[in-house]
Amino acid sequence: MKTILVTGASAGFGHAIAARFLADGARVIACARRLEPLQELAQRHAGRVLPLQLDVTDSSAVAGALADVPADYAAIDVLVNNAGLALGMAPAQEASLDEWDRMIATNCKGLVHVTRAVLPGMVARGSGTVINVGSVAGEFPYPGGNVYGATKAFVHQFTQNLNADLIGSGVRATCIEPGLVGGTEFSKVRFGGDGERAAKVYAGTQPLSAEDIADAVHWIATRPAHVTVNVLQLMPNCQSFSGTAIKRN
Ligand code: NDP
Ligand code: 8X3
Repeated sequence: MKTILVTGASAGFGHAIAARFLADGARVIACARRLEPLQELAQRHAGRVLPLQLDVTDSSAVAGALADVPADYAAIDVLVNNAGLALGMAPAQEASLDEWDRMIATNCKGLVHVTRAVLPGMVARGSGTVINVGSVAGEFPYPGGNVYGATKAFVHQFTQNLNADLIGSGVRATCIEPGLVGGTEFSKVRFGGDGERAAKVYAGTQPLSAEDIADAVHWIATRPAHVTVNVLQLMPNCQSFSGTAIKRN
């Protein structure tokens, strides 16, 4: 039985990813700050979910919690670093420094904390897959994307640098970079709980769903051991690229 650790499993992609692997018979360490949704998941899949209340920004809490997981969950085969958030969309000169700090703490430092705690075991066992949730925002700039996009560019490059270090170890890393995905709490969190503004992001579109992302994550994790997927970028058909901006007099 495979063991999967998913951060941000209380909602959105993380919840769908946990469900996808549970449907496959795996056991799941489900982490998030909110315990109740994790406990509900555990109740639905008795004996195969370890709910772990964890704030990934707290490096000592992460190290402590992962050092203490019960023996039957300790050999983690797949780590999905999914916990993350965007806060605000103001231009850089007006954005909140506190929100910038929180995005960096969660999307960059949190991801690094969990990875550093899990990697030694994977390398010692000679196998493992680390899947980091980046974003198209880490590849393509957009107005108001400032620090959020930069954190996802960090996720992209950290993933590739992991593969540089892990060559020959049996451990591989992927950065999955979704575009527009609806049905999660992402935009509501970004806009400070403003559901109406969040809904407008998806109005008139057919975005990807959390289940689409979970399927892609599952596909990455189930490639044969000799295959590394460095980057997997996904968009819905209703999304594509636009050009650079030109300010005219
Ligand atoms: P949601 O807001 O629905 O879920 C985010 C999850 O992250 C929640 O489970 C939340 O749990 C958890 N989380 C946030 N902060 C922390 C923390 N400090 N410690 C532990 N867990 C935390 O968002 P999505 O599912 O949409 O997004 C998941 C990931 O995908 C994020 O990294 C996001 O940046 C990325 N992404 C999202 C896209 C989208 O369009 N939705 C597109 C591309 C990438 P809790 O609050 O209980 O801690
Ligand atoms: C989420 C996608 O375009 O809202 O990472 O930044 S976007």
